Amino acid sequence: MSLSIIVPCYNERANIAPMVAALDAALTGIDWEVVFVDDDSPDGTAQQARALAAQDRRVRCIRRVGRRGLSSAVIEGALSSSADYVAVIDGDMQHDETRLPAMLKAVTDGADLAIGSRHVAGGDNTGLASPLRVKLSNAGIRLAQMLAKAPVHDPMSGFFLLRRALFEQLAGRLTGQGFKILLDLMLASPRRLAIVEVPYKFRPRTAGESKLDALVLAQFAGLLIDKTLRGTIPLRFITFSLVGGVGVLINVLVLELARRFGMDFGQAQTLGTIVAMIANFQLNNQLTYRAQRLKGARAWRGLLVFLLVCGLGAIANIGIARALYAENHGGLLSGAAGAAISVVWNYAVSATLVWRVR
Ligand SMILES: Nc1nc2c(ncn2[C@@H]2O[C@H](COP(=O)(O)OP(=O)(O)O)[C@@H](O)[C@H]2O)c(=O)[nH]1
Ligand SMILES: [Mg+2]
Repeated sequence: MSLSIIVPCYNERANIAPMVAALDAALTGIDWEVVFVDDDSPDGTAQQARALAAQDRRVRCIRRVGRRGLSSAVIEGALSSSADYVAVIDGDMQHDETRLPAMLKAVTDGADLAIGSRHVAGGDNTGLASPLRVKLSNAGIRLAQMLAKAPVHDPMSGFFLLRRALFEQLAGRLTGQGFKILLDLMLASPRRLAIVEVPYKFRPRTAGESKLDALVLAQFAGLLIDKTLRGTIPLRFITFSLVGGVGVLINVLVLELARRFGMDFGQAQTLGTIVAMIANFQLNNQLTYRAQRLKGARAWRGLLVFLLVCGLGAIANIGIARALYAENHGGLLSGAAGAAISVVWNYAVSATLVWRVR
């Protein structure tokens, strides 16, 4: 019986050695390995994991460069495993690793999925950092419960265990964005999974700090939208288009303000367009392409290319709208067609040239 424990980690250097020691103590009699999946943390998490790996064959480390994301880290870790079972646990000691044998037993006894739960009898959520986090967490749980095919008390848990074969089977259907990999898995399954929830007490963090911020809410919404659309439209395209919509609002707002300050229409519209494009670049860099976020000099270079790409997009927009209008199509239809084509152009070209999505 072999078990891979997948640990996504970012800036968790101080937690690596305690984690391995805790697993060693908790998993006697089980043939296990731990896979730390680190997104090139500046604090040297990966070096720490490799130092331990040099002395202990049960420790492995995957260092990902140029990417961020809890869910995608977990997916890569799980797919690197050859064990019969995979477990996922946070790398900050907040999950209770002593529950792993009970979770493994639930799955070897026939369950599809064992979830470490803070919300069944014997579980406890006091480790959440603030009352606001508790409120958000509860609201998210209710929403997830409505969508999940199985009645689960803690669908947002980041602590679970399943057969690797089942993970492999679902892997191609995962959204892989954001931080709710368990919910992603449950929503990806075409059939109802047999789930056992194992209670645990969520511990407060002792070292390092939480990486979850306000943006995770946007990512959670993104996961739900993607699952609703069943992957027919790429999530990035949706975000990109929403950002574009915000850009239009900013453009109009700046135009109005500038005119009130006495600028003529042409100048005011030029200013509005430039401000909107810069804002769009920022928003896309923070949201749409968060996992490939550009920083420093690369961000400036990215902004330049983005302005160029969108400028060409605008020229195409106007050209196409004019041509359609000249062929006696309605003004609204011509305008919408031009805009739609420029959004697709901006999206496709900026994905490859600005953020270089592989
Ligand atoms: N590889 C990877 N791990 C991450 C990322 N963001 C968070 N983590 C890890 O995921 C786990 C849960 O994150 P944490 O910030 O503790 O979330 P919280 O417990 O909800 O506050 C921790 O082990 C983090 O180090 C990421 O972008 N990449
Ligand atoms: Mg945590």
